[in-house]
Amino acid sequence: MPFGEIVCGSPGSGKSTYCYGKHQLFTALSRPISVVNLDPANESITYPCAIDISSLITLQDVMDEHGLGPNGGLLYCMEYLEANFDWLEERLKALGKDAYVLFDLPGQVELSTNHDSVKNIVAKMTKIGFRLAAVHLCDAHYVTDAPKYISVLLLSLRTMLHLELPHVNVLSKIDLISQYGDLDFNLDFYTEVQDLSYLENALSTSAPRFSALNMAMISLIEDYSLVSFETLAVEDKNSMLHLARAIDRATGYVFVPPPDSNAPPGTVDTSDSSASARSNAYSLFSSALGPMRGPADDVRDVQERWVDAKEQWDAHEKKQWRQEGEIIRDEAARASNIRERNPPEDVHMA
Ligand SMILES: Nc1nc2c(ncn2[C@@H]2O[C@H](COP(=O)(O)OP(=O)(O)O)[C@@H](O)[C@H]2O)c(=O)[nH]1
Ligand SMILES: [Mg+2]
Repeated sequence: MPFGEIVCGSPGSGKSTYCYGKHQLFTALSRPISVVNLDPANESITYPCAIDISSLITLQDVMDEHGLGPNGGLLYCMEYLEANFDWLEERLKALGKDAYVLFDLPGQVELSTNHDSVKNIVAKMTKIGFRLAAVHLCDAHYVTDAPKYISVLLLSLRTMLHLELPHVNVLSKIDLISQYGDLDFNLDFYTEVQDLSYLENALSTSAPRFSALNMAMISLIEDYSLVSFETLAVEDKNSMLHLARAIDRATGYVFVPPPDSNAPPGTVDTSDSSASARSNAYSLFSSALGPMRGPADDVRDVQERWVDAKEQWDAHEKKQWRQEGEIIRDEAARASNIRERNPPEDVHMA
């Protein structure tokens, strides 16, 4: 059964960078992954692209042919893709039944909040057997200001209600959050969205005229009780792994490495007997459904890493990287010494 992620969010929220980062991570973990670019305005694609909408339709052609602006042209492209879904279906089927596909969407938020094409394309993909989750990226700098935070909560809620998929909202670029000054609350207040009434003070100071409206929106968000956030720093392995676990739980994906696959670099392979190498459905499902335990799984760890002790952690990581680099250099030097002392047989013969 193929699985996938609909990666959506405003322009610049980090969708394409996330797709690239996840492609690198999953390739290192020997997990299947393919990335599909559905953004016809994506000019410099950094990731290896399995399917590119530009080979079906380009934004420039639509704008030239129909006299549309960039926004109208983009909506046209998505409607065209919907009408020609068999083009996408044929290529998705070629990726195989075990494919794991990331769909890199354009940044126009109306595509995931009210326009119907993406929703209809998603429905068609579900019909052909895809299990999808929506991954909605929001720039973390929105939480540094109460009115902006309300707007991002509303946008997330609207996207969840429109796409009707298992949904993971993500505060992206969390590594930059300390640059925007002190937060009014700890990070868990913003990610767990438990009691928004604490925002009342900040809202009535920054926009007193709209305080009743703001409070009405807060109670709307709380009544639905749907929105919460994960966090992401795309270059941090623990952060990426945590998000991957959260998305796997949303889609119900359980990864069983093929028996002949190598352990990912930097991990200890403990599967010395054939029994422990065999997949055990019970333990797989109980670990998939159990509590998440790993670095960065608790938002308080994220707070410590990127807010409270960012400089100390940065220095610590730099030291670790230096040490790892030295170990690799030493090993390479030792290997080349051994080769010089014991040249291969055919060199002796000569
Ligand atoms: N510091 C930091 N920058 C990021 C992160 N994710 C994306 N960016 C940067 O944000 C900018 C926009 O990213 P991009 O992936 O093009 O956004 P898109 O328009 O949503 O596809 C780029 O300059 C990225 O390098 C992150 O986790 N941390
Ligand atoms: Mg992009």
